Amino acid sequence: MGAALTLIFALSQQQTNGSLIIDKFENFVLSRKLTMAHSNSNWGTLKAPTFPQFLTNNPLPFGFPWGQDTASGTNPYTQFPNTGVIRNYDFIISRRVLAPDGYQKNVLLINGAFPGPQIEANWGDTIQVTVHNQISGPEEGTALHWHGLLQKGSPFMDGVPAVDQCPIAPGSSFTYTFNADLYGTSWYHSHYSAQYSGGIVGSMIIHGPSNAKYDIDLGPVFLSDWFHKDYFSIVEEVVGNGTDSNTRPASDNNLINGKMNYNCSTVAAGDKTPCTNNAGISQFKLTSGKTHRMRLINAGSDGIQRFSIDGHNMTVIANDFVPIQPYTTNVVTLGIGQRSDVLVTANQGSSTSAFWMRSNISTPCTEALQPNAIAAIYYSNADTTKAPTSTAWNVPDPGTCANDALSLTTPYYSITPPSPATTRNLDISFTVNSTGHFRWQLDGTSFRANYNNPVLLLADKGNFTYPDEWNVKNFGSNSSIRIIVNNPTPASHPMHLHGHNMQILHEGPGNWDGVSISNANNPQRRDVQMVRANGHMVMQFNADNPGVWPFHCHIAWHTSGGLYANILERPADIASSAMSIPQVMQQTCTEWMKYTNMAVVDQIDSGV
Ligand SMILES: *[C@@H]1O[C@H](CO)[C@@H](O)[C@H](O)[C@H]1NC(C)=O
Ligand SMILES: *[C@@H]1O[C@H](CO)[C@@H](O)[C@H](O)[C@H]1NC(C)=O
Ligand SMILES: *[C@@H]1O[C@H](CO)[C@@H](O)[C@H](O)[C@H]1NC(C)=O
Ligand SMILES: *[C@@H]1O[C@H](CO)[C@@H](O)[C@H](O)[C@H]1NC(C)=O
Ligand SMILES: *[C@@H]1O[C@H](CO)[C@@H](O)[C@H](O)[C@H]1NC(C)=O
Ligand SMILES: *[C@@H]1O[C@H](CO)[C@@H](O)[C@H](O)[C@H]1NC(C)=O
Ligand SMILES: *[C@@H]1O[C@H](CO)[C@@H](O)[C@H](O)[C@H]1NC(C)=O
Ligand SMILES: [Cu+2]
Repeated sequence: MGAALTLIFALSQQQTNGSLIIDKFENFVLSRKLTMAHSNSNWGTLKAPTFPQFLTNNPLPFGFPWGQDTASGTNPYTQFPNTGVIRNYDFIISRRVLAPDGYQKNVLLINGAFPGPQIEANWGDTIQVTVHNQISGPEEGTALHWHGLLQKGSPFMDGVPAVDQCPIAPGSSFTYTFNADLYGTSWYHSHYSAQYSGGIVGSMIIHGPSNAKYDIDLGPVFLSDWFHKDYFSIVEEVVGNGTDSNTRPASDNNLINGKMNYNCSTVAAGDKTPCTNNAGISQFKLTSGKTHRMRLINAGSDGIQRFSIDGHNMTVIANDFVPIQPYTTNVVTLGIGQRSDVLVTANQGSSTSAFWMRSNISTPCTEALQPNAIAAIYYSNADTTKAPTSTAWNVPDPGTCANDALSLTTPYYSITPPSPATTRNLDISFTVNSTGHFRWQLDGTSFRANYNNPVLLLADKGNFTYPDEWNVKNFGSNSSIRIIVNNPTPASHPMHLHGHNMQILHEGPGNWDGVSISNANNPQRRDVQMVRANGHMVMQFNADNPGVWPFHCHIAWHTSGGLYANILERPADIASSAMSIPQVMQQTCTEWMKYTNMAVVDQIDSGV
């Protein structure tokens, strides 16, 4: 860790995390009255805001807008408030040069910042985001997904190209409008190819009823593995054949809130890319004696993160968008896409104490050249120019590539799963196709999207007959669906379902035995669950949300490789007059068609 322990900050905040003043588009931005009050790029600095940070022109409505609803007494899947408040955001996506860890690279950013602007709302607000695709050199389509939200009644706003919409064409804009229908911590990201690995990520905080007391909300703590190659060349390797193929690319570094140091002497000989040692690490301020909420988000591409804070226990109060019965631990494991909200009390040593925050990529599970991220935590009167000297917890990586035990997690609002109306296996496998390309498969099929034909828009026209490679699983009118995922492969997979919180009935080594269920009366619910290598996961959900819902591995390179299926839920409630899909969705296809008539789209991967 030598280099990492110094507190020299060799690069400016603008060089590592970008700036929200977007020179080229400034007039454009101002003409749209873009308010950047909380979409700062102070990530990882002592100037980072605490939350709530609502825009002054759109304040918190009186009192608790969620009224009498509570975390223990209100079923969030059947009841959510409607505050009538609209939270507006304007996102400009463009290509930039950035050096989050000192190694300079081309990235794709929203409003010039990495991580992107903060979205913040109350439970029951409407979030409206206008996305301007200004990606050039080369141009790319895009589409943004609001991870973990249910999109009940608005499945077309889920932001998956080829499923809900056509990609937003270069030069075009599109406005997403959706409800903040769950509360807690999440993120948004591009769902176009592996584009989010290039930098299009940001966090969402949705305030709601509380299940634990704390004093200060420190907001998001992004944990992300970082690759120095641009995402498109990694995808080329992942889906390549012969000598171009590398199905297990190794990350170069691991970042906390978009920062970490890098040892430039380890850059490959011949690589002339500008690289600066000691770019700078993230710093956090804790108020002595107070309890702080940290919103951990694994926003990376591949790696499982094991998060800890020297000398401190953490109280886990939520996993994904699900408040849980608080429990205490010194390490939290997060697969890609997963979140945990933790409480940390600044009660160790004195008011001048300082400690390391650590997040380690689990190297038995993921290839990582520099797996260990650190950030500095300072109590109220600590000297912020000095590096902490604390010692790490001795918590050896069990190497199971699994989440922390299901038995630790009890949802605060209890739901007992019904006996399922239908059960089916969606098992994971891989194949090498006839041209020598490695492909992941879910239920025997490797997914490939058709950007010009969104499945949901076809379903709305009553068309339920699709090419095999769209991997659509039609569950008809079944009221509840149980899915068994056996994974007889040597890789672990964070499986994500859109439109629902899955009830996680079981996970473990080998195939499911067909009987065992963890916490049968009130199993863990979340929207991403790790399926361990050579293991299984069983999940169930109620079919209360008609739509076409992606169920996929959230490892960017595996999704690109086809580890993806579409779950068609209650088709009769989508077709024709049953669901009214706004004309703007079809408009994305008109614009995409116009664009592709003049440009060739190089879709080398699954497309999502
Ligand atoms: C940086 O990497 C070089 C080459 O591997 C190594 O010799 C050196 O000790 C490293 N420096 C630090 C500070 O870790
Ligand atoms: C952490 O929690 C454990 C178990 O609850 C407890 O024994 C220990 O004293 C706690 N340590 C600190 C530093 O709070
Ligand atoms: C993270 O890595 C450090 C350095 O190798 C180690 O001391 C620490 O125990 C690890 N922590 C976790 C949670 O794995
Ligand atoms: C690699 O794939 C291409 C088509 O994508 C094919 O033309 C070529 O023969 C393949 N090479 C090998 C070594 O399989
Ligand atoms: C094999 O997969 C690659 C990568 O997705 C694809 O480009 C190629 O067309 C596939 N080959 C065949 C024969 O389908
Ligand atoms: C349904 O859509 C698919 C994919 O576009 C198309 O091939 C098929 O012909 C359509 N079926 C009908 C009945 O329109
Ligand atoms: C229930 O789902 C199964 C697939 O698991 C499907 O074959 C069946 O038709 C569905 N039943 C109804 C009533 O839609
Ligand atoms: Cu995977």
